[in-house]
Amino acid sequence: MDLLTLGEALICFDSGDDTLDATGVVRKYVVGAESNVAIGLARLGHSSAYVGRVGRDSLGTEIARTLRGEGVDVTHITRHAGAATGILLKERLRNGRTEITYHRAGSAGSGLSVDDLPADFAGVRRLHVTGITLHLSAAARAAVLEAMRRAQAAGCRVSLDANFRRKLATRDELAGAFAEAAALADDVLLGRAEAALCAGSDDDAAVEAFARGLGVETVVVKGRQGGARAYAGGTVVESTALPTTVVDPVGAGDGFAVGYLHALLHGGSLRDALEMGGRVSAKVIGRRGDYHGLPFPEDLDAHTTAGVTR
Ligand code: KDG
Repeated sequence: MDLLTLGEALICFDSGDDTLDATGVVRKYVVGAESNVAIGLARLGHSSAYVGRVGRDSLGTEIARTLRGEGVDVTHITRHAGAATGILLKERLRNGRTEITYHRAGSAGSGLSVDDLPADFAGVRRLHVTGITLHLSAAARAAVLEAMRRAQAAGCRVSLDANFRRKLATRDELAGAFAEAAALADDVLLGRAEAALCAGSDDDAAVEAFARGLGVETVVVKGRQGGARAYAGGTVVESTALPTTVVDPVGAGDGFAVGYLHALLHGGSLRDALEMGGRVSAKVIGRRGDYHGLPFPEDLDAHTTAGVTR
């Protein structure tokens, strides 16, 4: 298995360019940072598996079927009768901002626990986790940390995407849980604002000191439009921003993680990984939806470094 990931997938009700109160027309689709990454890698030809809980309801059925249809291994998705599948509402406010509202407290997905994990991580090349799941419940946080420990014990490389969600936790809680999880990761991905939150300053020197101080093998700080700077050992590797058309920015970070992991799974360099991260991210934000813009091999331009288009 190239990738194993775990988290909470939800069903999104999206009112597009309008507010939910003003329209009767909504799009409904599966969302979830980790499920997006599982789908993205499957689309690019990797074997990927997803661990999570859904309710024994129609929305849970839709999540399991969508992931299966995208080629993700859903053996470790379980259905639970006692709790509903979580919901995310997405609307465009009158001031132009995109507003996200969760209905996930007590959901089936937030009950993810250590019991849901595969006992053995042998044969898994990559585990990918995000900061979202660290704040769903105590059981979900324990599951993420235990998965990271089991992966490390099995020699599987571990990536952690910060994915701070201010609706789930305070700044201190986000930074604290992230630092605890980062200690178990080989690669850490975080946005510039997330790095600044942890560093206590948006100053370049403070962000760099924070990134290096994490003691993680590779720390990637993502800037605007897919550009990124990685701190790995004593070296710094940078990729430049790409000209992109933003139709829907949600899912940009998951797209970056997909490209980054895709390149590394193909034996690409850190520079290849940053560049591919930016390219996949650009594809995602060029389409409305969470995972809809994730590319298939034919959607990536033929020219690329290290032959990692496939
Ligand atoms: O990364 C995109 C996510 O924001 C979206 O899929 C929903 O996982 C999600 C969350 O918890 O915010």
